[in-house]
Order: sequence, then C-alpha cells, then structure tokens
Amino acid sequence: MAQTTKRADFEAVFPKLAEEILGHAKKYNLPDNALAWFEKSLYANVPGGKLNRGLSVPDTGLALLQKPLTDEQFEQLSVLGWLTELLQAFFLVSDDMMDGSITRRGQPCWYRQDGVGFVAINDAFMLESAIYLILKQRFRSHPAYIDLVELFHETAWQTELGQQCDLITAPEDKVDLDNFSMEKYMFIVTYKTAYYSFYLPVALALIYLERATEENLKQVHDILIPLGQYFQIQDDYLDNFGDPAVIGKIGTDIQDNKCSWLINQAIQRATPEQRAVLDASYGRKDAAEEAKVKAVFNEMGLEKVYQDYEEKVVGELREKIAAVDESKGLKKEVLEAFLAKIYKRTK
Ligand code: GPP
Ligand code: MG
Ligand code: MG
Ligand code: MG
Repeated sequence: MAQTTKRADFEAVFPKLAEEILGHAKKYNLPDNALAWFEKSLYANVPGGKLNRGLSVPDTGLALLQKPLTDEQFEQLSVLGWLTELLQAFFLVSDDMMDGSITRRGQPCWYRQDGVGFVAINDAFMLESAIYLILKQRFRSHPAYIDLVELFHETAWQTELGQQCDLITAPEDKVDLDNFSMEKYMFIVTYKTAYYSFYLPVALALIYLERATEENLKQVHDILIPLGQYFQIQDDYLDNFGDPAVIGKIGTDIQDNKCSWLINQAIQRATPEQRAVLDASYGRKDAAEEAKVKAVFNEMGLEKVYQDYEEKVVGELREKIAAVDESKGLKKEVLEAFLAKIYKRTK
C-alpha cells in the first residue's frame, strides 16, 4: 500500500472518543464511581490489541482515494475504526467468559480482574451500546448513516450466529467427536470471525466515502470472507501451537471441547488407537488429559499439516486478488496488504 495509517495517529483518536462516550454517560447523571468503572472498562478492553481491524478502516480509505486523507476524513475513518474495535471489545469480554479463558492481551481477562466477575456481562453490553451513541453523534447527517447503523447491527448478528454454533457444538458435559465436521467448522468461523474482522472495516470505509456499490461490496466480500476463514484457522492453530507469551492468551480449545481446525484435521487422520485417545481425553477439564491430546496432535505432525494448508490457501488468495477488476473501485493493494499482515502471523 502506498500509504498506511500511522498507528500513533490512529491511537491519538481514542482518548477523545472515550471522552465523548463518557460524556453520554454523564448526561444521565451516572454516579462518579460508576463513571470511573466505565472509564476503566473502556481503557482496559478497547485499546491495547493489534488494532488490525481498526487501522483497516483508514487504510482502506487511503487506498480508495489514492491520495492523503483530509483531516476530517482521517478523523471520521479513524472513529469508524475505533467503533470496530469497540465491537471487538464487546465480543472479547463476552467470549472470554463463555470460553472460560484465563488471559487476553497478556493480562487477566476482564471478568477475572479484581472485583469484576459477572459485572463484565453488563460492561460488554455498554461497550456495544457505545458504538451506536457515537454513530449517532458523529454520522447522523451522513447520507449513508442508516447503512452504517445497519452494517454494525447485521455484523453483530452474524457474529452471534457463529458464536452460538461454536458454543453448542462444544458442550461441556458431553464430548462426541462425531458432532464435528469441516462443514460445521466452516460455518462457525465464517460467521464468528470473518465478517466482523475483515468485511466490516472495508465495507465501512466504502460506505463512509460513498463509494460502496452492490458490485464492489460483493467483490470485497468474496475475498475477505475466505481471508477471514484463514485468519480463524490460524487462531485455532496458535491456540495449541502458539507461544502464550507472544499471543497474549492461553489456549483453551482442547479443554473446551471446541470444534477447532486441529481436531477436525486429527479426526480425518487418526488411527483407531489415536482416535481412542482423542475420544477419552478431548474436552476434559484436566491438564493431564489435554496433554494426551497435544501428544496425538504432535504424533500426527499437525504443525506441518497446518503449514502446508497455509501455503496452499495463501496461493489461492493471491490468485483471487490478482483477478480483481480494479475498475469497480477497489485496488488490489488493499487486499494484498491485508493478506501480508496476517501471513505466517505468530500473534
Ligand atoms: C473468536 O473465537 C470469535 C470471537 C471472539 C467472537 C465472539 C462472538 C460473540 C458474539 C461474543 P475464539 O474464542 O477462538 O477467540 P479467542 O481465541 O481470541 O478466544
Ligand atoms: Mg475464546
Ligand atoms: Mg470463543
Ligand atoms: Mg481461539
């Protein structure tokens, strides 16, 4: 990409936005201790990640216009970027409770921080509500205001569909590996991750700049959804093979009985003996059982299976991007930059 957004410039927008969000709470005479709690939740859960999703919004804007953004365009695209990070914060606070996770971004998950507990459920709701407060405040008079609102609503809905399927395919009290399949897996990852992580930021930039058409939205959809599937497959791979000190979270997929990419690959390759170990040890809340599953994954060489998959899928994605018709408004470089950001990622 000719030009990309400076992380520090993007980060500088957040405190202003947080002030605006807190201003909405103040209007309702929220007591001081409640206001301080909300502020703490905002700062603990929204900034501090990789910011890939948020930065994608101004980056897409830059690539679409092929010239520097005006101050107003930069500000508004960055605000939309932060709204994608607010949506992500809402999901992560909730997801960590549902998955019983321990750490996130190198810190204890929000619900595990001192005195938080189940209050985190309401904190998550407030992070989501903040999206619509800011959309109204900042974009009420934008010609495509309703498209922006509807896109956030639809994206949340899609993510919830994926999350529901993720959760009910992973019952805590009944492990049955026959319930897993690659078809179910692809549904889960498409909805729980690909839409909000990849399609949303690009669609927001197209809509804000009034460049969105049915045709170019479909064009980016058809590349960004497979890219998002690949991203979640990486997440599943890193859950087991990544370094917790680098990814900032401790893997839970085996103990959580998740229909993950690795277990689906393992099922396809297992000898009867290996299958017996997986049946007996997968999805058990016990580190010793988890270790037995990890040993089978290693025995099968799943790390190499993943690396081969990665090369293959990245080759296919590059071909798809090369075939993009740029006359519809979207430059190949935006898509290539997204792919380059995640290829062989370790966090
Ligand atoms: C990633 O799954 C998906 C989400 C974080 C979406 C959650 C959706 C909700 C509606 C709450 P994951 O559990 O593999 O992510 P991680 O590995 O980061 O915990
Ligand atoms: Mg999780
Ligand atoms: Mg999850
Ligand atoms: Mg995961």
